[in-house]
Amino acid sequence: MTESKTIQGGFDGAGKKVAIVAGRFNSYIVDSLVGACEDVLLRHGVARKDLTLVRVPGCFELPITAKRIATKGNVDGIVALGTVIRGATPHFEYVAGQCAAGLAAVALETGVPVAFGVLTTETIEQAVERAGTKMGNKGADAAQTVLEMMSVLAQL
Ligand code: INI
Repeated sequence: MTESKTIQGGFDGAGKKVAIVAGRFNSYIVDSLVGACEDVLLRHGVARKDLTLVRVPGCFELPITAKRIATKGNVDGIVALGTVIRGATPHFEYVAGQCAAGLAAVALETGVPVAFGVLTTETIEQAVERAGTKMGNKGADAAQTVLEMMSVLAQL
């Protein structure tokens, strides 16, 4: 019987260069995601000089910004952070849909892992719950994801 080999990621950020791209829209929520994301990355060994925060108007602008950063070739991973809250019009679908599809395309086209830390919620309350209250903090979760994916992809 052959022994199977398992490849899996660790969470060591030492020596890794990471960019956070964050939308300003719903900044009250997004700033909590950014703070938690930076905190997790720094506590896992990412050096402050290797961590860059790029602010953009809203989630619709996250993919083009992530693509520019990824194609410049000097980051190991990207975390995209934002918050889209459903309103009375179909705007939500366009912004959230294009954002998610665009970020996935950036990761696939460039090979740079892009963690999806974008809240898509029905209400402000649901967003607050996911930005440092009873449902945790999705910015922290996204930071862990990028650490794990940088590690996995480096081994493949
Ligand atoms: N941007 C967001 O990040 N979240 C939202 O909830 C949102 N809504 O609801 O409109 C939003 N809109 C702005 C959008 O991301 C662009 O910045 C804008 O359309 C200009 O391109």
